[in-house]
Amino acid sequence: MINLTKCRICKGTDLYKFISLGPIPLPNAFLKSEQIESEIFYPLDACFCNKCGMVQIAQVVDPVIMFRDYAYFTGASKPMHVHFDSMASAIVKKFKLPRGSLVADIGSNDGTLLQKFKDKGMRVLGVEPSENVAQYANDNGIDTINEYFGADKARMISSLRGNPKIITATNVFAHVNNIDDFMDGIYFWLDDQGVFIIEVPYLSELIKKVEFDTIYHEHLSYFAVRPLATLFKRWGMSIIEVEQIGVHGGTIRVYVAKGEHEPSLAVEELIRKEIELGLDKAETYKNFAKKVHFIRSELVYMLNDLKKGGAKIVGYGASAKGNILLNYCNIGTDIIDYIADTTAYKQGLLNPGMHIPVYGFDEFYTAPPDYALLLIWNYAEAILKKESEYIRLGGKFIIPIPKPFIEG
Ligand code: JHZ
Repeated sequence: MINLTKCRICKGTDLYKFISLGPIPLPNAFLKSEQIESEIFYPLDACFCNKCGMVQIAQVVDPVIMFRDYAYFTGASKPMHVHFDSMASAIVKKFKLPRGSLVADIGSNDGTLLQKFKDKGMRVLGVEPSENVAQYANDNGIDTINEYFGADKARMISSLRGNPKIITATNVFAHVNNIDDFMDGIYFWLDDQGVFIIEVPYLSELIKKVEFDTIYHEHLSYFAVRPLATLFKRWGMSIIEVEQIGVHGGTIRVYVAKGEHEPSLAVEELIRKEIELGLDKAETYKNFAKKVHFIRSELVYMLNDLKKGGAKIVGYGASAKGNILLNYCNIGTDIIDYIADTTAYKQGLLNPGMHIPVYGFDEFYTAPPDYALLLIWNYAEAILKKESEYIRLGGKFIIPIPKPFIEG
């Protein structure tokens, strides 16, 4: 693990640490009981750069440890199919892509997004560092290169496969430590008339909704539009459009092209709102940390109280963020019997740190709990709809963010 002493973007050294969530294990390091003894806990500190305003974490864990064998499969979440289908349709339409155009996705995971482009007649290519997930994508007919993306890899792939009209990177840009090398690769690989499209969780939403559990070792940077615009300028590229999307608690989709372009009104408007929200001030993050402490005490009080009253409580969705929430609030098997999750890979394992068993949904439906702690609050609307029968029979959801409350 490397401790960051300089800002990833501007190299400034005045980093203000506003919250510590560790020591904590990696959020996707689900484990077997025999691995508990050797489990690794890392410090986890979020910082604000007093020079350029960039928010980032101070600890960089070797990506090979984090991603080689990866537990997150995009396709396990139905709402992501809907989201990526509409994303692919919107991009094909917006850029009038002819059939057979090459679309590449970096950090393509199990190929869920590329499958949607393929369904629309595009040629697709994924680049994915996790061996197990890349294998899954290839087995399912999505051409995927198992590599970490960077300048060297871009040169190699470009000579073999040509230059894409569209390169997407969804929930990847925040995971990259060496952004300079990554962007060198993008600039080289992207067709000169092409568009680079990223989706990243939006810092404004993280701050407004106190989404502290999305701060974890995989997410090295927390982006707003303003620093992104400065960043892309260094490569002679500009943001041509930005859209706000509801997924993952609030995301921005950012369209970037080579050359100088006038920013759209939406770009200017979001930058204005970011300043209004105080994203450029250390004070904002100090207040955020106070709200996080409040959520922790409220949630722990609520769960203990319900448990004392004899309630059966389980976790719903063994998400990465759920593991941060459970560890930071020290919620273990004395409160939560198990976590139900749709990902086959996670079932039968223990969640990192608190060692709560992860099951499928059989037990949830055959012996419904009194309360389900919603660890995937980002899908609250879809889940409350999907679980209307559980609610009708008296089951309740505890939604922890932005302020713990009971629904149902
Ligand atoms: P979900 C992921 O975080 C991982 P996570 C990653 N690091 C990232 O950057 C962020 O997204 C943005 C389960 N589930 O999507 C499936 C159900 O059980 O919030 C998954 O295990 N039932 C790349 O892990 C988990 O929840 C359901 O009905 O915090 C997904 O968690 C649904 C919808 C999901 O992401």
